[in-house]
Amino acid sequence: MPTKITLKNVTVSDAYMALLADRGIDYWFANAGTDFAPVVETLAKAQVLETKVPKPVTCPHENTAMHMAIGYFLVTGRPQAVMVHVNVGTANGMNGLLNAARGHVPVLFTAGRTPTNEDGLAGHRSLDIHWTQEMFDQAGMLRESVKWDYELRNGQQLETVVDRALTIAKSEPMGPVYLSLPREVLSQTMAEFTYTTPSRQHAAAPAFPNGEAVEEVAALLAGAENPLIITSSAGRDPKAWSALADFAERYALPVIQYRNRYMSIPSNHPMNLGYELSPLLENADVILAVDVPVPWLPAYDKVRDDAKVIHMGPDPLHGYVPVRGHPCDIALACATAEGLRVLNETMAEHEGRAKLRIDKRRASLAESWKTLRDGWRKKLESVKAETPIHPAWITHCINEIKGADTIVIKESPLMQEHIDFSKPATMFNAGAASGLGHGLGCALGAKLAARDRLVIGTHGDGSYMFGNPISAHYVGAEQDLPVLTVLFNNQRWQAVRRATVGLNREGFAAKSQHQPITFLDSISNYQKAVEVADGYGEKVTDPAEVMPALERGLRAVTVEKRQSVINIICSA
Ligand SMILES: Cc1ncc(C[n+]2csc(CCOP(=O)(O)OP(=O)(O)O)c2C)c(N)n1
Repeated sequence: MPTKITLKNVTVSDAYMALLADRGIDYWFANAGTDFAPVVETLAKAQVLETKVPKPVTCPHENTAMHMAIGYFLVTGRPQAVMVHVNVGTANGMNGLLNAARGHVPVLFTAGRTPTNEDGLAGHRSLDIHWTQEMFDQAGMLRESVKWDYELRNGQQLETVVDRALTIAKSEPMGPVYLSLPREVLSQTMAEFTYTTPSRQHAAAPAFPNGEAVEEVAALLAGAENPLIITSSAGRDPKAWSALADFAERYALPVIQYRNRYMSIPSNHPMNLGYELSPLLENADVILAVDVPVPWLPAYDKVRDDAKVIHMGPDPLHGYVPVRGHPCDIALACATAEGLRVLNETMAEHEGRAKLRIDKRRASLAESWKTLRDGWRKKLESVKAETPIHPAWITHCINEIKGADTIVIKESPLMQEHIDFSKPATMFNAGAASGLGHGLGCALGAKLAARDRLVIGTHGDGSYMFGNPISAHYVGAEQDLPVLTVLFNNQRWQAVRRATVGLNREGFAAKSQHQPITFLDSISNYQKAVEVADGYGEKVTDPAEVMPALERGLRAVTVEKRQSVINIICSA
């Protein structure tokens, strides 16, 4: 039964923080400035009066804050709040915001707003920067990437505004929202502030797909000789994990996880046909693209002209992308897990008639499954002793030390064919907009949400630096979050080099041994960075040392409760 709570003699900031705590915001990831003065006062007051507010986490860089909120959501399914300093903090948080937006991750992203009153009102301007940080439209810089934005006008509207922000963020397709908080408004006092708990505003319930369209899709899939499911992000919703596994298994539908952000089906599932589109894509007659903005690359990948293509997910047209011309014969808008379950049931009508075809396909897919894995094993055997160390070997060694519950963060050339995931929500690549620097924060957020579980962050050397490592190690120390960080250190931005050579195979850069702006080989001892936070660091150059080094890192994390960085010099 909803009840009314009344707070007496509070500032808007006090009321706001109390409300956030009531609405399930456990953490407030913050990078502060002068606009924070009323909130810092609220937090200090809460310490003395022992009132409930979200736990503040001091994030020395906004990139850490945003990605911690993302990591925390991916483990718990509950959005958290970030607060940054006016326009400049918003700008620094944009990388994470873009990742959250493209990854459909809800975050309550908030920023102070520089005071606009030059004198008089409480909170008025008191520094030169209060003029130079003012903008005509602070939210203008991010409006394209949030589902909703607003500037708080007064304390009376707090409950409506906070609930609206959270319910919109949490409704599919989920995504971040932005609320700016002017210093004068936060500083206002209220004799009384009353709100209702629990909230009377709720996110939209997960949607089912259109019945007629589902019938059509079921008939197409049941009649297909070579159906194919392609997904990148179905696994963002842990409920989609078993829904996809059951559906694919029952009707012998092979699943390719292409450029995947999450694992959506167990590594050893009989229908997990790997991470490359070829050879299944070119023969596919019916393609079900589930939660995948880019199911293939039109310029390179062959798709049959007569192939029927179905896109499915909360936003099957991916309307946030201006140009996207993949054929779309049917678009099923629905929550992914619900959609897969409905399709599973609807296909049952065709099961009897399609049985022979399904059985035949199951047998041939079993062969392909085995051949694929034989190939992966052979590849690993052939590279395991290579120096510089091969990413396949590093991945295999990580697999050896991890358990089924371990959460692995991917911001590296980790090779998914050499690592096993058997449970949902155990592999995250939070860089949906490819905004590098997501992994360190995401790992910390995941660890904060699951302190009893091992979290392994994997990063390229470039990505590690994008992740503001000292900021991340600082938070790891402040919040006691021992994460095992593994660096795939190829001493370059290989992706940039690959793109340059790809564009012009005969060009000067292709022939160069040291292409400009692609090398990071002036320093390599990143393991020393974690020492500033009393963490354990080690550099590895010998393939035989990868396992022992990872075990030492693991021990530091699990027994000594220290952060750890294992810096592995590897090939590209
Ligand atoms: C914020 C941001 N800046 C630049 C890029 C462009 N970019 C894409 S991959 C890449 C290189 C990453 O280096 P590293 O993590 O070492 O991985 P590698 O490519 O060497 O495997 C860069 C710079 C990006 N994606 N995001």
